[in-house]
Amino acid sequence: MKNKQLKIILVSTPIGYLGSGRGGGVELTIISLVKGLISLGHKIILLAPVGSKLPFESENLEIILIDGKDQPSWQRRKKTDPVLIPANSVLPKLWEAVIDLSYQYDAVINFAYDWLPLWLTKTTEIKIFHLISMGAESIVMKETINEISQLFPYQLAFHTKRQSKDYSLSTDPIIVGNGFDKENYFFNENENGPIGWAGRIAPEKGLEDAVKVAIDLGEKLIVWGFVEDREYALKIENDFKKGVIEWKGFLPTKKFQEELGQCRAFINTPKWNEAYGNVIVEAMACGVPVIAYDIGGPGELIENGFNGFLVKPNDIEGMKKATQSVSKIKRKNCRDWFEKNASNKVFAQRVVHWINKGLSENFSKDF
Ligand code: HBI
Repeated sequence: MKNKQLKIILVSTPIGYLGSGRGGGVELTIISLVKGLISLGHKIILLAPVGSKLPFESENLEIILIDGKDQPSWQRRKKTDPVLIPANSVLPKLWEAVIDLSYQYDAVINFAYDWLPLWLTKTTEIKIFHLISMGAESIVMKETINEISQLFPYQLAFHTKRQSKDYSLSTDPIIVGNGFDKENYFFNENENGPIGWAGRIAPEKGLEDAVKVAIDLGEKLIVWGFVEDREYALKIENDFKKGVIEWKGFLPTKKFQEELGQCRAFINTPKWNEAYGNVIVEAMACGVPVIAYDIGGPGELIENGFNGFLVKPNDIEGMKKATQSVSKIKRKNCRDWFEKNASNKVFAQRVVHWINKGLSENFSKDF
């Protein structure tokens, strides 16, 4: 059972094609997991919006592209907003394709933080597994996730325990972490580089705090990321003196990790219950110690004093002091932590274990 080849349909986020950057961390999660599952010998169909592309091919991978309008992101909406389905929406089209294909596959893994696939778990025979990509960003999503937890507890998984705490689950949460392809990240031992920050440029990521730390240190801050919220980015530009931020934009992994690895410290300043914190693991993969607010996923992944430092949320002074002590962290610890806990192979093994457990559980609809 353990090593039986699984045939799995993966369904991508509907808020932007893979490679656009609009999908946030879940894009990298999907691309890494597909490669990890294939390296374990499984057969994958990936359903994703038109424009999606993966940086590799395999005879065990088929990609089906679906056209349609992006789903509005829950991060740009109020928690109390209703579910929206725009005209010509890509979301229902993705799931119509799943329904047509599903009888040939062992399981479906959903990566969309959306109501429809959760509802289909209750109302169809399809074994849909949900890797929930965020904390509770919407009341209707929280309600539906809690309901699926009651009915199909083995078909929900989260990236970290802290993320799962946003939900009222019926059983202990299934935690699968995350994982990225080791071959894409090179260890850099340089200890005298600049300080860096990366993430979607949006309020919940707290870039302004990292800029304040850089100013207190009298240094520039290298910033990578997709500008999701333009006004927010302009406000940051105008609020702080020119030249502090070196904007690098959203780079493909190869280029991003090359530049990221040159940093002596990576600052992470979430203002929300960050589900995981892909960028901090990418930093560690390059040997860069992480100084993060003790909140959400980063607070669970950083072992204080080993692969970085944890600072009380919103404590700029604490962040500055920790950055000044970063040379106390052995950069090799960061790479070792990444290889042990967050390679895409380890991640894929955890996901396969989750799917096999869910398939063997006889939680059926009519109990
Ligand atoms: N919003 N409606 C919707 N659907 C998603 O899949 C979604 C989202 N907002 C953010 C998001 N996914 C990803 O950025 C996660 O990685 C956080």
